[in-house]
Amino acid sequence: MENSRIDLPIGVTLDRFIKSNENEYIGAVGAFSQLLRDIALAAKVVNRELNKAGLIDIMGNAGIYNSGGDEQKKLDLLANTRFIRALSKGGEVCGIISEENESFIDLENNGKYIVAIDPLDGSSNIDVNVSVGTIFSIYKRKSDFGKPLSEFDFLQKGRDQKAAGYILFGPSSMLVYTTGNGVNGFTYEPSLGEFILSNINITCSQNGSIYSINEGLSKSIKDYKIINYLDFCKESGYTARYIGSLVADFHRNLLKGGVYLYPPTNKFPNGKLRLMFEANALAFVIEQAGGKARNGEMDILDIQPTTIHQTTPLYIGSSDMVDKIEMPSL
Ligand code: AHM
Ligand code: MG
Repeated sequence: MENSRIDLPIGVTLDRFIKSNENEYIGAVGAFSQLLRDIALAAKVVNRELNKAGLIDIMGNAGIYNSGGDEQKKLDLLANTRFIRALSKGGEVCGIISEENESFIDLENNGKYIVAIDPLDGSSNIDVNVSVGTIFSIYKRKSDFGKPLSEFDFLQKGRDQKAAGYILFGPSSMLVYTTGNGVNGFTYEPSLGEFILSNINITCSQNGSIYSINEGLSKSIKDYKIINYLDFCKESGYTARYIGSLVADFHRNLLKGGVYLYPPTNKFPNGKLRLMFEANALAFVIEQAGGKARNGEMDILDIQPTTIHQTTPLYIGSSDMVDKIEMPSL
C-alpha cells in the first residue's frame, strides 16, 4: 500500500483536507468532495442530537421494527432522517440504502453515487450514554443516467467502494474514512463546529492482544475454529474488550491492535452483522490500514451481495490475528 499521500499537518479542517486531496477522486472531483461534506454535515447534526439525548424525549423505542426485526429506537430514526436528508439535497447521490429502510431509495436524479449507510449502529447503547456510530459506504452508480435504479446499482462488492468510513460518537466524536489511499481520522471540535485532522495515515498493527466478542454467545457458537481461537486468546493472556457498539470496538482495535469477532450463532446462523451496512465499510478501512476482514472463508470485500440486508460472519482487525482464526489447529 502506497502511503506517502498526506502532507497536511494535524489541525487542518476536514474541508481543507478534502479540497487538498480532490485530485485523488478520479472523475467527479467536485461532486465527490461535496458528498463527503454532506456526510460530515449530517454527522454534526446527529452529534448535536445525541448530546441532548438524556435531556429531551428522544431515547427509547419508537415502537417500529426494521427489516432485521430489531425494534427501532427514536434516535435510529432521527439519525436515518438526518443522513437521508443531507444526502438527498445536493444531487451527487442518486440512490441510498439504509439499514433502517427495507428497500432502496431512488432519488430520481442524475447523481453519480450510491450510498449505503447504517445511520446509528449500536443504538442499544444510546439509552445508557455509551458510544455509538454511523457507518457509510460510497459506490458509483452502475445503471445508465436517466434510467430508474435497480438492485443491480446497490448489490456491489465491497471491493467496488469508492470511499467508506464511520463516525464514532464518543467522549469526543471522530470521523474516520478512506478513499482507497490510506485512512485518516478527524476529531470534532464542537466550539468551532469543525472536524479537525487528528490521526494521519492510520495503520493497524500486524498483531495485537485484544479480542472483542460477545462471549455470552459462546455456547451457541458451533464453529470449532472460533472455539479454539477463544481458548488460544485466554491461554495467551489476551485482554477481552467488548462494548457492543461495532464502531467503538472496531476503532479501539484499529488504533491499539486487536480483533473483533461476530461468528455464526444459533440465533444468527450467518452472523448478525450486515454485509452492506457494517462489514464492507469497515473492511475497506481496515485493509487500507494494513489489517484484514474475513468471513471465515474469504475476504469480506470479495463477497458478492445477493440481497441488500444480508448478514455475514465478521472477523476483522490486525492481520495476524484474523489469519490465526482460520487456522485449523492452533
Ligand atoms: P445494530 O445495527 O442493530 O445496532 O446491531 C449491530 C450491533 C453492533 O454494533 C454490535 O457489535 C453488535 O450489534 C452487538 O451484538 P450483540 O448484542 O449480539 O453482541
Ligand atoms: Mg448496525
